[in-house]
Amino acid sequence: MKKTDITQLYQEISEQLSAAKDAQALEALRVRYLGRKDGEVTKLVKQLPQMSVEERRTMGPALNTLKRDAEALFSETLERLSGAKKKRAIDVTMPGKKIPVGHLHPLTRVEREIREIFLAMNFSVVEGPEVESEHYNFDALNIPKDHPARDMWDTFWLKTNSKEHQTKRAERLLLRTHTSPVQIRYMEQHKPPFQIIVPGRVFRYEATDASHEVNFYQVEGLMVGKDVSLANFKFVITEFFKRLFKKDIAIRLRPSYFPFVEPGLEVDVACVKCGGKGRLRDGGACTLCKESGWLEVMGAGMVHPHVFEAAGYNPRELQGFAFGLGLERIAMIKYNIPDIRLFYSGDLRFIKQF
Ligand code: YSA
Repeated sequence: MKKTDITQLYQEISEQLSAAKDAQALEALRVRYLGRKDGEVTKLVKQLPQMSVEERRTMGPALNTLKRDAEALFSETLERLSGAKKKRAIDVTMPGKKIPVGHLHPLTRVEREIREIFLAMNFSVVEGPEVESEHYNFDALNIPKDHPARDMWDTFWLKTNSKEHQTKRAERLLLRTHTSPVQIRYMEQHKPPFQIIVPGRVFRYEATDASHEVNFYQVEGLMVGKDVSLANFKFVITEFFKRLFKKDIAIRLRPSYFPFVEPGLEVDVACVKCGGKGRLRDGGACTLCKESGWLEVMGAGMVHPHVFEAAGYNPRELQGFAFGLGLERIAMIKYNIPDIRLFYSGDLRFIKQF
């Protein structure tokens, strides 16, 4: 016996197995090659005792390998043939598997709705970076370093290792705390008149509770022109809420403070649950507005002259209004959602309700 006989026999088994069409043919081949009595491989193994010690040393391992490889080939072929059988056995009358269909997150829905409403009022939609410089997030918005107003925005400051940022002149970077920096970025690049909204993600380093998250969304608004007034703001915003809540809705403007506007305002809408009465039809207390009849929905005001100057405009020639609303707050009011953390819980029982 020579080693080439073994190689040839393996080759032959391999070819025969490739041609095997069914389990019956496979079984016949198994008997022919691996059969205990007269199998071709077995016959070769049986010759081993008659060989010289020298021959046995080379042929023994070669025959072992042949046997092992041939058995592996038989197993593979058996798998191939039974797989093919399984395929043929598919029951086409069985009902199909239901593939769950995804849908939009409630925040995406509300954001899209807000975009549509403002687009219909001739506003453009603009976006800006989430990693922002201290200049755009604070300084240019009339919030100088060490000014107590900075405490209104608890900030995530970013560490940076780049050489540029280790130099003295390099600006500190942060995760933007509001969408207002995009006001400056846009004004630097565009000439008035214009009206824009800026939807986007913002970040604050603060404790979470039912109405506060570390990561949330805002929609900024800015309208600038020669004669833009608070009356224009009141009209735009009343129209916006009317379209968003699909009914006439009273709004209330209260004096407030933001460094980048003068005067600054807080905007309330009449509670959408109790209609501004503070009490429900059944006489029970309205929990949405905590019986006040009003819901606080956004900060706003007339753009401060310092902000126009920081953007390179002449404040004596222009006027503008700006506002910033919390997207989650609007969605919570619209869908009567009691806790902001539900939006980010990843709980499908919550998401599937919208
Ligand atoms: C004010 C005047 C303007 O002319 C333009 C914009 C603004 C808004 C200002 N930039 C701002 O950020 N004001 S704010 O701190 O009061 O936030 C605005 C809204 O964001 C809030 O009314 C609230 O709805 C939402 N908000 C604030 N902190 C939040 C939050 N939502 C969720 N989690 C938080 N931690």
